Amino acid sequence: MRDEAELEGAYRHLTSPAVTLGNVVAPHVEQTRQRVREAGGAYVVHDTTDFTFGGEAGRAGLGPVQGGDQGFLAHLSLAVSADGERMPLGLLAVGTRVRGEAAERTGNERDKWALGMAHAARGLEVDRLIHLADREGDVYEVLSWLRQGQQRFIVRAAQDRVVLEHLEAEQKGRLFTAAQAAPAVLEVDVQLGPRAHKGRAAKDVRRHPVRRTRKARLAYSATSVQLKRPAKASKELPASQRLNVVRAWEVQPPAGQQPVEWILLTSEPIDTPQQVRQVVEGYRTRWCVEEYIQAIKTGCAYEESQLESAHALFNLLGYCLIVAYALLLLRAQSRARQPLPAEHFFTPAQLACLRALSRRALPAAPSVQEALLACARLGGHLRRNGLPGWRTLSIGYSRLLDYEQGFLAAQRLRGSTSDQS
Ligand SMILES: [Mn+2]
Repeated sequence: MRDEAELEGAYRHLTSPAVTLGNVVAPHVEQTRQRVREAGGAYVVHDTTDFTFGGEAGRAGLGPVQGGDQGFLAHLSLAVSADGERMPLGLLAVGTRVRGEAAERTGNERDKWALGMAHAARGLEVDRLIHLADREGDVYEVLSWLRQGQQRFIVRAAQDRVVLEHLEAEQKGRLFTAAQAAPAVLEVDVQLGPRAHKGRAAKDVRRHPVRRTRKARLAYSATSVQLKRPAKASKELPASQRLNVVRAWEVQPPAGQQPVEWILLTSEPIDTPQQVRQVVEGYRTRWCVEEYIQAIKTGCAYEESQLESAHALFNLLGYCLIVAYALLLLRAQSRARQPLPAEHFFTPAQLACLRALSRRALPAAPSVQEALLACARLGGHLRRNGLPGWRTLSIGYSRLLDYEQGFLAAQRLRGSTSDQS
């Protein structure tokens, strides 16, 4: 906000009881559905994250989060194209939970995941979406809900469940044993992404240790199992259910590195090596939601907000979710095989500023990628550091916005002086 009136207006808007997170994101969600329909289908990636807020004073409506700070949990469902380009299509659902609330005490894992999945699937044909979830989504109730609704899904297995029968394994009885007994059907070289320490909670670093980017040779196998209902689960759920299982593992992990192993539960076919590969490639799309969360936290600096109530913070989250989608799209576009012309994202005045201020000459008709790199250079991005991160991009972009204002002001000034002459 550039002045007191704008700031006051923003406060009134965000604190108004008539404004809700659902209202704020509704038009964006509708556009996302439209993009999913146009794309003919999509992955929908679900994930949960903590948002934490500092300061001495308690803020109304927040609850405890990891490490004793105040905050809340958000469950996000992001649509991503399934055409191999992994283009973000937008947010399909968002839910918030404050620990310690009545709803939180009565709610359970099934509510959190199945509710998010049900919301995300609303208004879309059921066979067009493939739900993706990490190990947190491995809940028998959730798997049953997906199965009963004939939803398509890829969920990473967290629990070594009892299986009633399976096809290839000699040793019977456990999911992981069954998955590990299936022979490899193909091997693929993949680039594993880096995992930094910065910006991650200690428990996440313990679960997923810091890793440099590295090339890995993965083997894939597949089998089919009949999962048995856990003893603790409600008797209303099916006593067992048949699922396909795909396993991906690192063939020769480098010494001292934790080898990759994913065991994936899926509705998708596994009859050919290509189909098996499709399941793993699908699951690897999940990483887009981690990027999305980084775009909210680092790109939008959402957790630095000083707003004093959960209601206002939820409303602000609505805006951040949409801005973060734009940032994510911009970055994905910059990696696209056929990037769009820069005019799709930058105004003529912004391109003029980039052209004038960039030390490296900008081509006559730059692509989004070329303009984005020039923008990141304004934020201090160094070429040897690889693709620009959220921080250099957001610094570069906010500088660009200031330059644009100056550029337009200078144009107006010149216009008015030439009028006088
Ligand atoms: Mn997660």
